[in-house]
Amino acid sequence: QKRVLFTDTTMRDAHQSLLATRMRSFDITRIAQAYSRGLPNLFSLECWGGATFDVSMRFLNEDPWERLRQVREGAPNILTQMLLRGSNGVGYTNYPDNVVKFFVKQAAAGGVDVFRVFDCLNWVENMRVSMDAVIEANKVCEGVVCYTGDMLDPDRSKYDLKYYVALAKELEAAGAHVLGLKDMAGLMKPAAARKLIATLKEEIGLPIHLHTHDTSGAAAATVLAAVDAGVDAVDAAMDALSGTTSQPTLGSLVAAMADTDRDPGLDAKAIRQISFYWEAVRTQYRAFESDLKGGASEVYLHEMPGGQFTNLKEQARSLGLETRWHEVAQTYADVNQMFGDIVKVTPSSKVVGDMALAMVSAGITRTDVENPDKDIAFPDSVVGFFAGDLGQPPGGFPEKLQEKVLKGKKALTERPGSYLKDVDLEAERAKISEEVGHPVDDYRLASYLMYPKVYSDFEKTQEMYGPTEVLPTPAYFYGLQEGDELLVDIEKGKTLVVTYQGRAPTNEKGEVRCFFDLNGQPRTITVPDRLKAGDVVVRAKAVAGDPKQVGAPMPGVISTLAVKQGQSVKSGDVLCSIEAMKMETAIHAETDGTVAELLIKPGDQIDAKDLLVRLE
Ligand code: PYR
Repeated sequence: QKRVLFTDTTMRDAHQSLLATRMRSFDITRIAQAYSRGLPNLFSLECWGGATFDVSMRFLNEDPWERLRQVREGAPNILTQMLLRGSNGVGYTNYPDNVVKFFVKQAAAGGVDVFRVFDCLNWVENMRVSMDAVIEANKVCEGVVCYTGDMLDPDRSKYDLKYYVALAKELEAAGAHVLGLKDMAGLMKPAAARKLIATLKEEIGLPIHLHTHDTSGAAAATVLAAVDAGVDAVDAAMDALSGTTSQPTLGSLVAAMADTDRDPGLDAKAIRQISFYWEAVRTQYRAFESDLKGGASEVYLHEMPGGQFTNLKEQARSLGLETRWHEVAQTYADVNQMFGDIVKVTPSSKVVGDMALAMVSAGITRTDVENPDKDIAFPDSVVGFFAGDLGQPPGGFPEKLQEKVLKGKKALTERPGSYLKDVDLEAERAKISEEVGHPVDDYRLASYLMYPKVYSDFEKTQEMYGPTEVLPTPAYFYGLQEGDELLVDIEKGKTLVVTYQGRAPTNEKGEVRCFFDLNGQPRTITVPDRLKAGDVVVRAKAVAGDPKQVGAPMPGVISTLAVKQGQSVKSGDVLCSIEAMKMETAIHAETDGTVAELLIKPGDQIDAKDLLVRLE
């Protein structure tokens, strides 16, 4: 038996699952060199992709490509790894084939060595374009089987050993170099891991790489069982960012396997030192911590992925459903069964979560949903799912429900990408270059193709405030108090000492003059005030239970308005959309009426339950 290989997920999944993906490049990139020196025999650093791509531009005002470049530079001797959502790229919806190919090509050129490719419904048809692109770029293609349900309990779950073996063979035939087992919710029990991996080792010829989450608290047992059964590589997170919804604990797993025939041979002292760094960093992200303090066996009931669990709890809280969490969890499980027992991982997990929240908040029961005569406003994501926009689930859609959701509309039956026309990349480049006022290179074009609005907002914010990524994390998130001093590295060996002295009141143009010392010299600067007078008004809250008062379901930013004052609307019409929790959420009218008051405009910050629209 050979040593077990480890992937460290701290730079990607750990903070995605624990801290709402908010870890800044500032904190990620400066530790890369310590990995390079102390843990050169790690298999890989998972440091890119998944939700980190859009969050870095959207909420952190930084360029994800620059993060990748710096990790690559800091740890040139360790493979870098990213998570790619198949034809959904690093987004939430299928992209045209040439966009997917272009994105993979840039990611390969930008420094990604290992591409972990999955499809949110385990549909290999929807993975081929991206897998082929990875193989063509001469990079390592890890084709992924998403694990869900309970393989040991066929009464509860339709995903059995036969299903997984057949899927693994399909991925092997599709050209995968490595087989990934992605247990995104942490549902794989030790006995299942033992049986699955032992069987796969006999049935396929690929190395096997296990990814799991410690939500239940039992993930280490699963990893150890997998190792006994001959798994080749496993994922873990640095101690300080491990456990609960994140990956199991690297240092402890390494210690557990020391002096066995599968000893991973990683330096325990280096792990402790690097973890000590992450421990200090984590304290600066307090605002994004969830209140989950320990293991949660309830994950076997609802099967929520690690990244969604705490997020959905937060969403439930902002909808006023905090005390009814158990109902949300049970409804999530019920929705999964109603929808045909599906794989739940970004973005299919959002479909189930949206439906569960919609049902609990509006008091809709499963009987209501399944009653063909009862009219229900289904969330957009649910309509898209039944329309085949994400692809085809194993075993197909439950037909009766599909008919009801689509109201006679026809569903796609082929790969969504096969209906999408290739985009003219150079025309897109010309368009965005003109919009931002400078030429856009291939990397940034790839950002734009994934997220047009997020990318263009990111460019505008950079233009307005400069490279805020050089700011230390507490200053970036929480601002400065008068007298606070900052050390800012602008390039190697060049550090600025900035002391904040105060600010004048915001002027009528929404700008603010700030006073500070720069290396001891007094300076001033006038910048747009992010908390412009108009944006910080305390808004009225919507009256609960009055369908004419449309409130915000969660805190966020208004991204679009779909109606005008005086316009008449029907129940179910979209009124506006909110950007929050990684996603755009459409707000619908719950009743017919006329827009009497529109209390928001695009760009407005809003808090949960703020009154957005009043109908009459
Ligand atoms: C993602 O797609 O972001 C996951 O972590 C599954």
